[in-house]
Amino acid sequence: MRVKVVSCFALFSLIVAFLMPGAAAGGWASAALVEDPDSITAGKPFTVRYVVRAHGIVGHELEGMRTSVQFTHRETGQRVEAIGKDTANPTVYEVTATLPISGGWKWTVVIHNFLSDQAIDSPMPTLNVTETGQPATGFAQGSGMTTVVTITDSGFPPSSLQIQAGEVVTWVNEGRMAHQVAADALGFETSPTIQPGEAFFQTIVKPGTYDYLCPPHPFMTGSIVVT
Ligand SMILES: [Cu+2]
Repeated sequence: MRVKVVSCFALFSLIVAFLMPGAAAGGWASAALVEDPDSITAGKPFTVRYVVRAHGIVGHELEGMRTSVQFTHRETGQRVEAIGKDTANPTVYEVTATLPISGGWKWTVVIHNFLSDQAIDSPMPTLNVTETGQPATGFAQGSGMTTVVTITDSGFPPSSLQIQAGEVVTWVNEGRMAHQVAADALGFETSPTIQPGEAFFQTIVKPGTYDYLCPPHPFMTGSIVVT
């Protein structure tokens, strides 16, 4: 009797595994690189291409997906996000981004499910970004790239970040209170009140080192180095 129970369970598991291969692959879709990225230099734009596969199965590449990419610097936690764009090949997507500092960058392709609000993270191999002798000041306008600063109820992690002139910085309020960003020296007026879940973004154009704070909570401070 015991043997029969075990074998029924094994059969059931096999059927489940067959019907839901995504359960083993980590979700309903995952991203895979089309080719390994070339060597990446801090401050220089680079492009990576990827496909999105249903349940990770080769040959089940999905067209027309909405994707975005999040890069996170391992040491500082600095985040850069970019929107995935279509290419001539409908199953291939690409993203162009500039990572401002050298070191290891973790990154993930976020695949948005058009049937629901669910998005799935598909982590990719860590990128090793090398130092550059002469940082590029140019920034591809309209590439959809932004450096993300989190607003919590106690600060602006990462409280110090380095960007290239002309880049966009987005402050995302992940706290439970409303906050503001005040940074006259950065060339923009104090932000409106940023409610929880809201974001505020600015293009930073002037090179220099700038401190900013949250006027209602002046203990919340951060600084941005613009090169
Ligand atoms: Cu605040």
